[in-house]
Amino acid sequence: MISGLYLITDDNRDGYILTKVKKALTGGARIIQYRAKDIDVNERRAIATQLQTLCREHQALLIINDFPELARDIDADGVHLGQDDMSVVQARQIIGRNKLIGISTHSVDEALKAEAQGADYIAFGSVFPTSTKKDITLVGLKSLSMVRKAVLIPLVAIGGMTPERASSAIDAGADAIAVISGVMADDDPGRAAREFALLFNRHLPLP
Ligand code: 3NM
Repeated sequence: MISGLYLITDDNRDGYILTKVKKALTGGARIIQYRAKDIDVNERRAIATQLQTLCREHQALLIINDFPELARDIDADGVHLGQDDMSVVQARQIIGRNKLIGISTHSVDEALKAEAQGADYIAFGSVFPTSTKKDITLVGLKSLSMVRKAVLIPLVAIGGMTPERASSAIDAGADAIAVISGVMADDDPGRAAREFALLFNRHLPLP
């Protein structure tokens, strides 16, 4: 289920990716997306395999960015695609019917198209300014609520998330909050993850 804190890994320049992800999982991250664009294929596979073990220990989902073959080979829970990557149909052929396919979207049109093509969830952003990714489209909270009204599949809000901004994105209808620097660049990724994760408890039904 796509809900809660959706942590995306950073570029692992410090080499602490596994330590930080483990802390974030303990803090309450529910989904981990492994995003490793410019590294050696064997190293990517080795880290993905270790992330898979960590995610299983914490009953969290593991999504692989960009590489459906890798997702299939390590039995990850799904793959995440950008607008310029292969189609949902092609990715589905590789990873199979029971896995998740997510797509990055930046407008209501892209969101509707992703849903029509069979995506299991969409990410929508950048909701707030961010320096983590170049060439973003700044979409804002208003378009986030428009997308919420337009599609039925789970909606992940991304871009520049702090706990306060995440709270307003949840109010605008996001099912999950995707975060890179807000957790991975924090001195205490476990505490940072917990702050995001706790936001979702507000919406739990009362006993
Ligand atoms: N995709 P941070 S924004 C990976 O808008 C990514 O599609 C975006 O990093 C999009 O949490 C983004 O540090 C970067 O702002 C998110």
